[in-house]
Amino acid sequence: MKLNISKFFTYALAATFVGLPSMAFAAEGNLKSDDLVGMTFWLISIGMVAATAFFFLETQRVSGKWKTSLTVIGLVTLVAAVHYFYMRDVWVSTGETPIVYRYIDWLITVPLQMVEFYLILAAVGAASSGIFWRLLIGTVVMLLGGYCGEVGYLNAWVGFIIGMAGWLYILYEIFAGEAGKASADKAPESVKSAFSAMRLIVTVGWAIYPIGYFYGYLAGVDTAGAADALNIIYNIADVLNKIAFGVIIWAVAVRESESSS
Ligand SMILES: *C/C=C(C)/C=C/C=C(C)/C=C/C1=C(C)CCCC1(C)C
Repeated sequence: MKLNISKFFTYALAATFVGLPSMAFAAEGNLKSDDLVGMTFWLISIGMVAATAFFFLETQRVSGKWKTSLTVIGLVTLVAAVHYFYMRDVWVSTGETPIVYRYIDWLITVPLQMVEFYLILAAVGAASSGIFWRLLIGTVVMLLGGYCGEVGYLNAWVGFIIGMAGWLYILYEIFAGEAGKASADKAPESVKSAFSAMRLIVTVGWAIYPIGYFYGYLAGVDTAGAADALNIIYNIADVLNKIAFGVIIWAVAVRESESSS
């Protein structure tokens, strides 16, 4: 086998990034055999590591314009993996909801997914940077509202409504705004299918988060039950919206790369 330097560096880099978070943080307390929520934190933290290795390595397999998309997805799962190691520790050792780490994670990973939308459209010359900025503004409003509601800076309902408004604005942009039109007008079939799959994630997959928030703060569930529901729902949502989201784009990238080579 010919040794390819850039391939070698990709592998080394992937191994380092993946190895670091897995080695550095071992939980303080031990996971209890009846801690279902703790188990989901554990499973997902490892799943994110595996997904990161996969997406980084697969950049070697796809054609040029898709490489950046896969790299960005690998970054999303990498950032999530590191945060999940911290969140897991908070939950397992204190039984408390790791709100701050969760929102710091979202503050990085959700904008990266907005970059992904932009990249998919930009790969076919159909995007203006305004699309990215508007999606980013929607994201910030959504997350700020949610955070202030969760930590108690705002009434839980007020935070919820602000969060919903940010999300609805994102939906408007990707269905009826410039991003939606750019995909409909200018994109080839493969990009259209990637874009509509991503749209489905943002509509259906993202809808799980407000459900988690609702059970956590608005439904009147007792404190322990509310924390369990909130964390388990957010955790499941993250698997879908980070790993499955990535796999969808990966599948399109592979199909497109193989048909054009
Ligand atoms: C990888 C992490 C992702 C994709 C996180 C997404 C988070 C949301 C879509 C959160 C949405 C919220 C609302 C729509 C209203 C209530 C407050 C939030 C922040 C939970």
